[in-house]
Amino acid sequence: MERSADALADEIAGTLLHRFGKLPADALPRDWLDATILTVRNDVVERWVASTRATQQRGLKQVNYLSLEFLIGRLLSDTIRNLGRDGEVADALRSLGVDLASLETLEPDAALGNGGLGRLAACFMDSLASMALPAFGYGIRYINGMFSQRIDPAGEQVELPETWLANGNPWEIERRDSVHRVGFGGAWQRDDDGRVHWTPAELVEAVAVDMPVVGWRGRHVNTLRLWTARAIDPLQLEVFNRGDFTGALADQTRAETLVRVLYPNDSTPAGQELRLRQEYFFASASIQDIVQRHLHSHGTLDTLPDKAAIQLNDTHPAIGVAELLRLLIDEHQLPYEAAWDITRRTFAYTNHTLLPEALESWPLPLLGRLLPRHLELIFRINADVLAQARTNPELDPRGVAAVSLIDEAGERRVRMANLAFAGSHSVNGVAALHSQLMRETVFADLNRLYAGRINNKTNGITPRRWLGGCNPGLTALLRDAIGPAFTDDLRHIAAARSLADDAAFRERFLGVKRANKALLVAQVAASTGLQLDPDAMFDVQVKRIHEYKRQLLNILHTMVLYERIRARPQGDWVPRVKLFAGKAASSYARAKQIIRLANDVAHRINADPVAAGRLQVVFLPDYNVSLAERIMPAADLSEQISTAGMEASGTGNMKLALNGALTIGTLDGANIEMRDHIGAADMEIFGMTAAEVAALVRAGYRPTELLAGLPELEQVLAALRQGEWSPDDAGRHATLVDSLLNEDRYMLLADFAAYDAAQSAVDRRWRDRDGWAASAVRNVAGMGWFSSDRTIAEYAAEVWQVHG
Ligand code: T68
Repeated sequence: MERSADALADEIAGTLLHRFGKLPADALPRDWLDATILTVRNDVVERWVASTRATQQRGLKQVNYLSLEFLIGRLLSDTIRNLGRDGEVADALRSLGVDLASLETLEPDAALGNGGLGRLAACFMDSLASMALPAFGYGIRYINGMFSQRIDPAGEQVELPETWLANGNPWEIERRDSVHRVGFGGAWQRDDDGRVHWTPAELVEAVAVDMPVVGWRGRHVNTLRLWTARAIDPLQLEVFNRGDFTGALADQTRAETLVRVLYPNDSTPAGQELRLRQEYFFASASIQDIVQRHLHSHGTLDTLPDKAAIQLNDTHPAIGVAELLRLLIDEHQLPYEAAWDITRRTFAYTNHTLLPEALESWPLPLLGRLLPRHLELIFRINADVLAQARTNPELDPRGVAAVSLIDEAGERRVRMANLAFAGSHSVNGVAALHSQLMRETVFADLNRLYAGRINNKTNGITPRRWLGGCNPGLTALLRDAIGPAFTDDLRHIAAARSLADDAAFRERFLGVKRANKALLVAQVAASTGLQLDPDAMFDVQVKRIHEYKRQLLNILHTMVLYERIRARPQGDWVPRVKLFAGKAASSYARAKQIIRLANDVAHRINADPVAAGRLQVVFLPDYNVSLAERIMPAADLSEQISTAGMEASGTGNMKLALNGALTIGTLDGANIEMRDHIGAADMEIFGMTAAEVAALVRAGYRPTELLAGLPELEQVLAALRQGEWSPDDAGRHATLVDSLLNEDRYMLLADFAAYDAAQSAVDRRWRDRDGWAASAVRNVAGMGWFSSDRTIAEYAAEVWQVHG
């Protein structure tokens, strides 16, 4: 063993003794994990302090990424790999009789996010640090993150609270000097000098809890600053002494409610008052912190836009626009115009969805009651927006109403996207098609008013976690074949393209895939008892359950396939494992029904001997970052089948392709750009385009008329309706069938024939083992552009104007 590993073993044993009072013989696995993390953290903290000081001394502009969600997952293995110390840590632990890999699986999966939006924020933090761009991620330290999902014996989703902090969080450092007061309610007045004073009815303290974000090769460490809440007077002693013990703690309990739980809604706004309180608590604390840090370093707020960029991850932190304006005007006495100019030059906004029902808006009375001064400022901003709109020849009265920050149709509401748009110098979508549709549809009038503000930044994923970390086999194979350059810059992975024609390389590539599948098979056996066939095609659809993502299309096709197998058992079937995973928002009944159907279908098919060796279906419970890290390397086929125009980008599509899965997908989101980079011949693209979807909506879509041309689907739907797939409760899936026949908002029927044809084409590809492997290799080689390093480089150059 190397000397450094020896020394590290001593340090870990020392931490075990001094921090946990244990000798190696008495240590539990959890003690070893925490001692290892704390030991690694010492190294990290030294680099962290150095990075922070260097940024300050050089007076560099900083990025502030504001996001209600950071879906970071486990940190130990990523951190030591980024530091280049993974081998050394493993050696040190081995000398102590401890296995690093099994320790790593004990680390809780920090699930402070719902899905793509939250995971994107985590990938961006990794890229910012890896590119040595000084940045703060700002978020909430939720006590309970994304719920953990069980599937009960009936096949229904059960939600259990997630408890990542139950044993403490060894990564974090509480910052006692970064505390800000956040107010709610009350009233404001203007004094004789014109100064506004807001007297909130309620005040809480936001306390910073920092986590280090270590970049690739440990060159730079950034800060993920998560806010926790406490009462100003956590224990009211007088009340306590009167014997009212609960009342004495009431303020603290109320404060903690703000950071208690992540809203589990994905692509739909939560709508409740507590959510607005969370948003403001988080936005206010973050903006106050940015202002304070800027003043500390630069002494004046005039230079804020030159030294701080604030990126809004969707509209969830958009109230921050009004908060910065308020601080500049009310606390720092800037005139409105100067304050507005600083605000607009500082903020930028990223949109993640065009679904109209997913755009956040708050009832005016609620916002006015909770944030009276902010509402006043929103009216002030809106006066300018409307005045400018009325003089714009491209906007008719309908257009003027559309750009207004206030939705006047029905109950008056504040449109957070319009606030974010008006308050930002840059507004971006997350894939080319999405940004184009922003200009043409939801934001068409704002785009007329603020021409040129909308730009595109196609999403990416961090190759550190989504290749190096989750797929060491493929990484080693590539390093062997093309050298290590791709680990520093993913674009170099293009060098692997010609290896698709190298038979020996293809064999090794298939060997790696086979080994990754065996790992997943073992994990599925342990978690569900089901023994999957590792030689079958692993056909995966893993993502949040949402109607527009069309898991139902995949399930219905699976049912049709099963009926075909039953009708012709001796046919030449390509063996498939249909793998589903994903969570449904607790309030999303239809999504939960889709999970139930997937499980009913799995139950019937897996129990039928006719399907054995031909078709298996599994719904894996509790999809999270760690499970994704197992699934991506083991997948053969990636299902990206959203109704065209509805998936803003997708990022699972990128993770799967980078790990050598072929995509079956629609021309939606980033699938389109993947096709441009990988080549159309190595993807199975099908179905209507976004323009065709829109045209069909305009022409009037009548799904029942299509049914006659889809006899197999018609039969499956009839059987489903009659209860053949749910013998214990025949009516269970009737409403699902009815909604397809009556409305089919996501146009499953319209795309069914094309999807079926594409699946047959996938079968033909699979039968040609060499052809499949070559295609998979070209998928991997084509993914260089989809590194989040490229995305962040674009934001840095075109939106933030920051340099490392
Ligand atoms: C996703 N959005 C997009 N939203 O659906 C996906 N929404 O296409 C895209 O790739 C990804 O963002 C990254 O850009 C989400 O994940 C949410 O999670 C969400 C959470 C709360 C409220 C609304």
